Amino acid sequence: MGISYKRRRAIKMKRFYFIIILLGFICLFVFCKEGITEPKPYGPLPSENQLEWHNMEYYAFIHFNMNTFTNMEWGNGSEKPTQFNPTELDVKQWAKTIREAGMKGVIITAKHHDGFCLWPSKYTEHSIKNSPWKGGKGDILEDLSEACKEHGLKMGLYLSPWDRNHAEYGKPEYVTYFHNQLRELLTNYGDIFEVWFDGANGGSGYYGGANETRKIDNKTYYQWDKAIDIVRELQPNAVIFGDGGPGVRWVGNEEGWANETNWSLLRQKEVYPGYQKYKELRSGHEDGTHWVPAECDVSIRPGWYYHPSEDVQVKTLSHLVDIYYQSIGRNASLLLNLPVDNRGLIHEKDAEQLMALKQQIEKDFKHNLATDSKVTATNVRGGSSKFEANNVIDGNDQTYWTTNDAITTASITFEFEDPTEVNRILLQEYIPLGQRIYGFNIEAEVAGNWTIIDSQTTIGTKRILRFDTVETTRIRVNITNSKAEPIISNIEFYLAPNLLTEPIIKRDKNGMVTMEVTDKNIDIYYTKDGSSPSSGSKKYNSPFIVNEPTTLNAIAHNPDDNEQTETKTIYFDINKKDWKVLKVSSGKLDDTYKIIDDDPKTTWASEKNNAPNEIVIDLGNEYSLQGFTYMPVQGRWPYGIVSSYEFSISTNNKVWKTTAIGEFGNIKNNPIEQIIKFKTSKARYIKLRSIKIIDNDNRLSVGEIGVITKT
Ligand code: FUL
Repeated sequence: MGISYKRRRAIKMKRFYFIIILLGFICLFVFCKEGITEPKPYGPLPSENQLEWHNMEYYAFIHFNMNTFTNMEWGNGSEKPTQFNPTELDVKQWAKTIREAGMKGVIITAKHHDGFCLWPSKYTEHSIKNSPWKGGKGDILEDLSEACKEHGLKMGLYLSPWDRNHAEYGKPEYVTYFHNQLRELLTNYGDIFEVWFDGANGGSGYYGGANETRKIDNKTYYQWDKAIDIVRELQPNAVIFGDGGPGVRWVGNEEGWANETNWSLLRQKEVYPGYQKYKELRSGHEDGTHWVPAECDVSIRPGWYYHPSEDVQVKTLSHLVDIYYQSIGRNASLLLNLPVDNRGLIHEKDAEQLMALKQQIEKDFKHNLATDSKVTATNVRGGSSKFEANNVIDGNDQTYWTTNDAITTASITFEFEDPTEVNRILLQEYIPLGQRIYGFNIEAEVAGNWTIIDSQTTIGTKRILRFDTVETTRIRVNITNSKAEPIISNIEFYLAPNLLTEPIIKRDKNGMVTMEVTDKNIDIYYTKDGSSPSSGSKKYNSPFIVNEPTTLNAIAHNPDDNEQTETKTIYFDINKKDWKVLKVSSGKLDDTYKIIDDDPKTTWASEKNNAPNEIVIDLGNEYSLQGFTYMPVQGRWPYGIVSSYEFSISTNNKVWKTTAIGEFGNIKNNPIEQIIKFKTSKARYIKLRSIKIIDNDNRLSVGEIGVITKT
C-alpha cells in the first residue's frame, strides 16, 4: 500500500516551507556580511585596566596615619613612632562601613608626607613596628587586605613620594628607598587596584634632623619611569594615579567636582606631578593623546585627617549629593575620604552621612523609566538590529546604538504610553571604542511642543543631568557634535524625589530671618511659640523680622510624600540693630562689625598681644541680662579661640561688674556656640576679656558675641 495523497501533500508542503526558511536565513546572512560593518575605534582608547577601573565608580579614601594622632594635616617628619597609638583600631569596621555605603574599594595612606609607614617596612625604623600598637607586631595593611577580601572590596595604596622624615630625601639614595618601598607594598598585600602618587612634593622638613628646605625636580627626581615599571611588573592590573596619570588623573581640585565638559583624554606627556596648569585637569584635553580619565578626591569633612573639632563639620547630605552628581555624573569617579579617627574607627557621624547619601542615591535612581518606553532613532547603522536604538535600554553594557559611518548628528527618541514625569537622565557612551560626543541636548514634548530642557557637551563613561520635573510623552536626545559616529550603550530616565534636608535658618543684624532648603519643591513650616511645627503650621514664604527673644522651631516638608525632617530649633535673642563695638584692645575697629553681625562665619581677630584682649560693646539700650554667648571662629583653620574668659557688664561704660569668669570646656575640639548664664543684672554695655587662648596663641578671635536677656 502506498502513502495517501493527503500525506504526500503534507510532506511536500513541509519541504517547501523548509526551503523558504533556509533561503531567508541565507539572505539575512549575506546581507549582514556585506552591508554592516562594526564601527571603528576613534582616538585614544582605555586599556583593560582602565575599563575595570571605570566600573569602580565610587570608592573610599582613608587618611589614617601619624597625623591622626598629632592633629595635623601635614606632619613635618619629626614625629615619634610612639605617638601612633590607636586604642580601638578595627579595620573590619572600616571595610563593613565602606561596603554598606555602596563603595567598591578603599585606598589607604600607607605613607603620607611625614614618612611614617603603616606597615613594618624593612627599609625604615619610622613605622608601626616601633609604635605601641599591637606591641609593634601589627601590620595595618595586612589586616586591611584581609578585611577587604572578606567584604568584597578592592584595595589601593597611597604612597607619598615626598618624605619629610627621610635623612636622604633629595639625594639619589632616597629614590632607591622609595622604589624599594613600592616593591615591598606591591608584593605583600595581594591585588592592588590603584596606586596613588601624590602631587605635593618637596619643601621644608625634618629630614633626619637636618630641619631644612629641600627642593627637587618633580619631573625627574623620582625616576617615574622606573616606578611605573615596578607597578606594571608587580601589579599588572593596577591603574596608576597621578596629576597626569598615566592611568587615572587628578581632577584639579580637592572639592569633588569635574567640569561639565570632561574628556577622559589628556596630552599626557605634558602633565607631571605638580603640573602648574592643573585647572586644565578639570576638563582633560579634547585633543588628548592618551586615555587618562579623572578621579575626584574629596573629604567628607574639611580636613583629610581626623580632627575632633571637625566633628561638627561633616558635609551635609545636600552637599554630598551635589558631589555625587558633579563627579560620577560628570564622567569621573568619586574617591570620598573618610578620616579614620584617633580611636582607629570611622566616626559614627561620617558613617551616618555615608548611609544618608547611599539612601538618597537609591531613591533618585529607583525606577528606570526608559525601560517602559518605545525607542527609535533617526539613523541606525546599516539598519541592523545589532545597532538598534533599543540597545540603550536593554541593560547590557556591551550592546549599543550607533549610526552609519560619517553620520555624526542623530536623534534617539523615547516614547511613553502615558504622560510621564522625568527629572534625571543618565547617558553612557560605549567607551571601549573611544569618547566621541561633544555636543548634545535633551528635548521633551510637552502638550505637543518640543522644548529643550538642557544642552551639554561631553558624555563619556557616565553623564547624569538633573533638571526640573517635566511631564512628557516623548523625550529625545539630539547628538549635535561628535568626533565620529556616536556610540551610546545606555540611556536611563528617572523621576527623583525632592531632596528633603533640614532648613538652614539665619538672622541678620537688623533682625531679618531667612530660611532655606536646597530643593525648591520642599516647603518650610515654623512656629514661634515653642510648639512643634507640622505641615499645618505657618508656612515660610519670605523673610520676616524677629526683634524679641524668640525660639524658632522649623521643619522641612515634602508635599509629594508628606515626609518631614526633624524639628530644627534656633533661639534668637534681641536683634543687634543698635549694637556697636566701642573698643577693642588691639586689632581693626573697622572690622568689628563681624563680631555682632549675627553671622558666625565672619570672623574678627585682634592683633597678637601679650596682655589679655578685650572687646567692649554698646547694646544701644539697657536690658536685663542673664547671660552671654561666644561663638568661636568657624573656619577650617581655627585660631585665637578663647578658652578662659572674664565677662563684665555696665550701665554707664564706667563702672563695671564682672558677672562670669571661667573656662569654655572642650572648645578646641568642639568649637560650637558657648552659652554662659549669670545672675540677672541690668546693663547697656558688655565686655569680654580673654584670659587664655587655645594653643597659647595671643590673638583673640570671635565668630559672634551675643547676649541672653531676661524676658
Ligand atoms: C594632597 C596631600 O597633600 C593631602 O594631604 C592629601 O593627602 C590629599 C589627598 O592630597 O596632595
